[in-house]
Amino acid sequence: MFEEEKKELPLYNFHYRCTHLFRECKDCPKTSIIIVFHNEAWSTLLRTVWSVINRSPMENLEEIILVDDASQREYLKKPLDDYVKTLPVSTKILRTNKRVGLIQARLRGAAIATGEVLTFLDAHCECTRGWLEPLLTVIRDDRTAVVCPIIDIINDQTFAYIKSFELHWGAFNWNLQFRWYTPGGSQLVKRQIDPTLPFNTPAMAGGLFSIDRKYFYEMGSYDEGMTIWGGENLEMSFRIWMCGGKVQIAPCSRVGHIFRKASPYTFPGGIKKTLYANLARVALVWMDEWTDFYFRFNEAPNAIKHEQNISSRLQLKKELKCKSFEWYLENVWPEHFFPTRNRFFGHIRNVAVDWCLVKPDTKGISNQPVGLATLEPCIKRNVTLEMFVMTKEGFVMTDDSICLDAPETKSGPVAKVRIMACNGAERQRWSYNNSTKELRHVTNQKCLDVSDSSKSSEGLIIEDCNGEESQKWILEPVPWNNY
Ligand code: LR7
Ligand code: MN
Repeated sequence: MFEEEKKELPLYNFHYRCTHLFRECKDCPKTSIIIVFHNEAWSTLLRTVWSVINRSPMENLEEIILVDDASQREYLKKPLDDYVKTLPVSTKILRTNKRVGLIQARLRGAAIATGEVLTFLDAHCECTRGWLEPLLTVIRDDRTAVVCPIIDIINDQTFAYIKSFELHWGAFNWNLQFRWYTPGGSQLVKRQIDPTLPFNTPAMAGGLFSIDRKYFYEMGSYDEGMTIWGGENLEMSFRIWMCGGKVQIAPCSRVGHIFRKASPYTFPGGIKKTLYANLARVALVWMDEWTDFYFRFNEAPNAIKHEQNISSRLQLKKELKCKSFEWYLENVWPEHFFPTRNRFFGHIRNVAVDWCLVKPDTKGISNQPVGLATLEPCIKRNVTLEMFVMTKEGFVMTDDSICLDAPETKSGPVAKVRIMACNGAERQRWSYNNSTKELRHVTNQKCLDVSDSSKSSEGLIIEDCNGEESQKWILEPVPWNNY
């Protein structure tokens, strides 16, 4: 039955070069596939398993390991045990006797795996034809690479397979939420020159990746202090990058994943004891002076940070001689929008109106805020909606990789200033003059101005510089670390 399917399926793997480059990989290592689940639906779990069986070269597939994290659904017990015995690939089921969460469930799966490589998948995926060869090829050539597929979207209503936007890489925002952004600089150029080449990513989504099994343990597998859900993807990304490895996306490998609008299961102990505790651990162990930045602006994790015992992870960091978070930001993610020692960080206040620049709360594609740049009364408390970073290159940026942007038209109608996704372009560069207090748009040499001082909510424009107060801006620094 599945032989037939192999012939008829469309190639989601649509770069024809991918199909030719990765037709097979006989000298690639074998992998164990580890799938952890809690109360997963039968159909989605089996869709994942069958897509692995049907679309992986048998010579590269060691085994499938299912880890049932204390599901209560009856069909996941004996019926699943019986079903699995009929599968054409060696498939083991492990069961945790109480809910341990995905991090510890994966560790139990990894502990019994025998493949040279470990490949983790969420329990509601569909692997496409040719998904595995590009992942294993990367690890064959460099055992310190942790490699992810491009993650496509399976619609949670229709279960249709939908191609996702390609020019994305993974990173995170000021709240340590994982986000997709458009890569900058050299990685983007690399993508455009050869879209089949693996490219670096600052962080991985977490659920779908391959790693050399021995390397997984050499690098400290996972933080066993983390429970249930969340944060382990950033922890692993920081650790791999800072301690000598790399995290990559192999664009010829595509796997679909069901994105659900809400979490279908409970968080035992509540979100404070689980997600926030996990994120607090990430920040405490890996972020150096940005640890303080995270806790200053994230109250909930801050409140529980003292409960975390992280000594063994700090010991690991020392033993692996890991580099600093500053190194990570500068080298792995130079386009980042975090404050640094040589960047301004704080409020941008207009002198005439005495209001502050704000981040709009309307969302565009990839869920990033976009809209006209506007002012609002300055909030006294340290609220990140009114915090901006200004870089040495002149980018005025805020959380979620959004930037102050004005069109490069020297003449013509009054140009409205917008807030949109940072793209490194000239039109997003500004220069601040400390004595005149002007914020000039670099290409136009026009000044950032309020369009109508009586109705500041109408937005900002760029105008010929005229020395008026509406063109004067005060950059008020806000402390972000303890130094
Ligand atoms: O207590 C739990 N025990 C489990 O076994 C909670 C979850 N799980 C299982 C669950 O059944 C699923 O198979 O763990 C897997 C991941 O849980 P999801 O599907 O609820 O997570 P997610 O897809 O919402 O979240 C992403 O971030 C997580 C942070 O901990 C994990 O890293 C997920 O693997 C990760 N998913 C992906 O990377 C898929 C692509 C999503 C994107 C972007
Ligand atoms: Mn998932």
